[in-house]
Amino acid sequence: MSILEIIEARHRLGKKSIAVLVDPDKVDDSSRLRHLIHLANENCIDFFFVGGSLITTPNMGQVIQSIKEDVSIPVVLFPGSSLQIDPGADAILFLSLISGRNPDFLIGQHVQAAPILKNNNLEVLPTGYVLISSGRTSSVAYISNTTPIPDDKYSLAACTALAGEMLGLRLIYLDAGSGAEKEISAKMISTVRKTISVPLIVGGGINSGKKALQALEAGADMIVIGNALEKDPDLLTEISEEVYEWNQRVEAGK
Ligand code: 1GP
Repeated sequence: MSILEIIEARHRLGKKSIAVLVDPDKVDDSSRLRHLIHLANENCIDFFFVGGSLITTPNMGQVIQSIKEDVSIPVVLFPGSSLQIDPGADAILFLSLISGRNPDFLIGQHVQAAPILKNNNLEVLPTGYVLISSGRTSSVAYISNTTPIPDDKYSLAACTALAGEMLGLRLIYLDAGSGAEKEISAKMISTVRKTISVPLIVGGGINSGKKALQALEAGADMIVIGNALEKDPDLLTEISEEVYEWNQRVEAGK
């Protein structure tokens, strides 16, 4: 099964997934990375996402290699630009930043990346990337020179996601930005969920089991946790328990 097929199958069944986001700039201390890999493995995490809006260190390949050496959890690139392509990963979120109106992040970077991706084995995951405002300017909004959708414009976000789905994008990723003070609200997630039929990824500012559960209940198929684990890697255990219990209930038909 491809990674997309796995995500789609879980979505159909109502099962939830967790992705741990590793920003290579933030794991320059290899013991931190090893601890995170260990915890992810112990807690049966579904995916590693690797990337960042701006990566200043040259260790992305090394980070991916370390993960691949230690565990069999799939590694998915979450690239800030076409520069962040590493053939050592399993797949790439081929992100079109559909909440913005910057042609470079809608199609430009993709043109540069396409011939590179054609010549390696990365699975390409066509993804509509929708930024939601979290109050202050996020790195991704600044770097991409795009305006996030205001957090109370539910139907604007839903129509954006729907348009992405109609354009053939297979996943929608709602993101408040790494380390967001305000995570994406349940109302925003549920409005988008009701409007689209493809799997929904939600990230940005999820820093507790309660917030993770809220995102799952609102309709996220996959939650992405990054920043909070830099401060407290053990939070992963709490969040993965929520997801595990959810999936157990689904299996039990409750
Ligand atoms: C950021 O959605 C990801 O693009 C994860 O956000 O780092 O806040 O968990 P956090």
